[in-house]
Parts: sequence; C-alpha cells; structure tokens
Amino acid sequence: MSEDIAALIADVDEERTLAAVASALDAGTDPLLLVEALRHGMSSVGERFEAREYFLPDLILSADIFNQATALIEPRLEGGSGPSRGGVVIGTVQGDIHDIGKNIVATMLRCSGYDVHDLGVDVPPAAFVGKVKETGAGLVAMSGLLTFAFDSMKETVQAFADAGLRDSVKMMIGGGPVNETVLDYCGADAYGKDPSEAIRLAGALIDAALPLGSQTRSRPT
Ligand code: B12
Repeated sequence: MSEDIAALIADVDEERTLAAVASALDAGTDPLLLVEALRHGMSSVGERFEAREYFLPDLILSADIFNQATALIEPRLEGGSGPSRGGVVIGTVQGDIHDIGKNIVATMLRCSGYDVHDLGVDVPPAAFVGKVKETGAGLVAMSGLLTFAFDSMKETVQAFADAGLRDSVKMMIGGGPVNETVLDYCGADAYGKDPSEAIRLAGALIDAALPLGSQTRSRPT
C-alpha cells in the first residue's frame, strides 16, 4: 500500500493518490507510514525534475497533492492528541518560497508530538521572533533551498540575539544545500538533512536530555 502511494504521488496522480491515502487510513494503516510514503514519492518527483522528465507545473501540483494528503492524515496522528513535547516555530526563510521539504518536516514534527507553528514561506526574521514571543516555543526550525537563504538564516539568528532571546531559544536549520559550513556561517545550533534528523534534533535540543549528535555544535557566545 505504501509503495503504491509513493508511486502514485511520484506520478503526480492527484485523484488516485488522495483516494489511496483515504482508503489506507480507513484500513487502519499507520499514518506515519503514509507520510513516509508520500515523502519518498516527493523525492522521486525532485529526481525526475532534475532529469528533465518533469517540469515546473508537475512540481507545483505534486506539492499541492502532498499538502492535501497530509491534511487528510494529520487528524489521525497520535502525536496530535497526547501531551505536547514542546513548541516549534518553523518556516522557510525570507526570500525563499520552497516549502515542500519544510512541510514534510513540519508534518513529521507534528506526528512526533510537537506543537508546530508553521509561518509558511518567505518569512522575515521579525516574524520568527514575534511568533516565539507569542507562543513561548523553545525551538525555531528554518528551512531554505536557495544559496541566498543562508543570509536570511544568519539574519534570523541575529534577530533573536538582538531581541535578547538567543539564550532561551534553540535554532536548527535544513534544506537541500545546508551543511556544516552553512551552520557555521549562520550561527544556528544544529542542522539536519531529513525529517528523521529534524525529529532527533528537536528532541535533543528541546529536552537537552538526549545526547546531542555530531551535527550539533555549541551555540556562539
Ligand atoms: C520544487 C522546486 C521548486 C518549486 C518549489 C515548489 C514548492 N512549493 O516548494 C518552484 C518551481 C516554485 C521553484 C522555484 C524556484 N526555484 Co526551485 N527547485 C525545486 C527543486 C526541483 C526541488 C526542491 C524540493 O522540493 N526538493 C524535495 C524536498 C523534499 O527536499 P528539501 O527541500 O531539501 O527538504 C528535505 C531536507 O532538506 C530536509 N529539510 C528541509 N527543510 C528542513 C528544515 C530543517 C530544520 C531540517 C532539520 C531539515 C529540513 O527535510 C526535507 C525532507 O526530506 C530544486 C532542485 C532540487 N533537487 O533540490 C530546485 C532548486 C532548489 N530551485 C532553484 C531555483 C534557482 C529556483 C528559483 C529561483 C527559479 C527561478 N529562477 O525563479 C525559484 C525560487 C524563487 C524563490 N524566491 O524561492 C535552485 C536553487 C539554486 C541555488 N543554489 O540557489 C534549485 C537547486 C534548482 C537548480 N538545480 O538550480 N523551485
């Protein structure tokens, strides 16, 4: 069933993907398996685009299908009904509108019991700061795929320092090109390459009870 769903979204088949997700939910399939299947399918869409097999409309439609499918799945996620593991403010940073990966990470964090506040795309530093002040969230998750996004990430980290919040808020970054060098450049606390790492890092950064992994570093003083 999960393989079918991955293949259907990879084929950008809106009607059959949504029908397959709905029937898998009715059959009692683990919602997390469905999100994982959708994520695999989305990776295939990206690969087919790179191979010039798909074009921009395919990318945009596949992102829309992903969002519709996760809207069906989210009410069935156990994480949504249990006690919150903590607040996370997430968004794609200013100047960048790529949100497929950010939406996957947000969904997976929600599935894992985090209280996720999704600010969307092209999010200015002040909006991240404002949302943290409003919600008391202890973790900020920034996504960005453009090289240009690295500056926005750095500016967002600086905005938290300027607001006197850098010591009380942990910050993680991610998105296709993000690596250790980008982490050093922008001064966040950790970076992750996929949703599993996002979940592991959220646990480590928020709870501080789990050991921090190799992709974390001390916050700058
Ligand atoms: C889809 C796509 C688009 C779609 C976006 C649709 C949408 N709703 O997001 C559209 C068509 C709109 C688009 C537009 C543009 N795009 Co584009 N796009 C892509 C493409 C093909 C795939 C990106 C994607 O969704 N990947 C799949 C997701 C699942 O992967 P991901 O985002 O990396 O996320 C995963 C991980 O990184 C991680 N993750 C993500 N966020 C976070 C956050 C945290 C905290 C953590 C821990 C983990 C994490 O988990 C995710 C799930 O596994 C890439 C090429 C590529 N293969 O990456 C180009 C690409 C990113 N785009 C590019 C460009 C240049 C553009 C445009 C500027 C084009 C233009 N000239 O207009 C515009 C951007 C405008 C803007 N201001 O942002 C370039 C960027 C080059 C660069 N170095 O800056 C790329 C690399 C293409 C290329 N080879 O040139 N794009």
